[in-house]
Amino acid sequence: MKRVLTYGTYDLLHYGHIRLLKRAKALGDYLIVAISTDEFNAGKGKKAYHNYETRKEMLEAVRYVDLVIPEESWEQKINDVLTYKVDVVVMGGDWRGSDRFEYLKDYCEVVYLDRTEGVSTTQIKKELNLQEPPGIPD
Ligand code: C2G
Repeated sequence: MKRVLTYGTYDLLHYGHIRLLKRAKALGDYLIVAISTDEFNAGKGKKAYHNYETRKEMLEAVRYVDLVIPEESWEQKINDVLTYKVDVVVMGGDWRGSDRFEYLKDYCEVVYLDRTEGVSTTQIKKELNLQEPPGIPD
């Protein structure tokens, strides 16, 4: 049983997230996703549109995901790897080489997968905030 672990906020779930989860699952047999709690996000100056419970519920409905756990701090990752007997930590390419993940190579494999271009939660929020296109004047 090869266990894979990944971290993220997963707000406004979109196909970039899904493609990451699909490829992460393909690296093993069991995929654990640690999603940022609202408190952890607040500490990063981030506020997700959906709260933790909603983001957890949505991820649990994704066929590639076997378990969702809370990400409450930057420091919990070694404990997560040991507790869940993780073989591979997977992150999107924006984290490639990051101090936040490289040190985990002493405990497990760390794999960075290319991000899906053209979609992000930030972009979706921005575009949805645009005013409706002006109608044709009467
Ligand atoms: N992702 C992707 N393609 C996109 C958008 C996101 O592959 N177009 C990936 C990210 O690289 C990340 C995962 O999907 O691996 C979740 O993305 P976010 O929710 O934005 O996660 P992030 O804010 O990077 O949180 O401790 C680390 C943090 O929790 C990571």
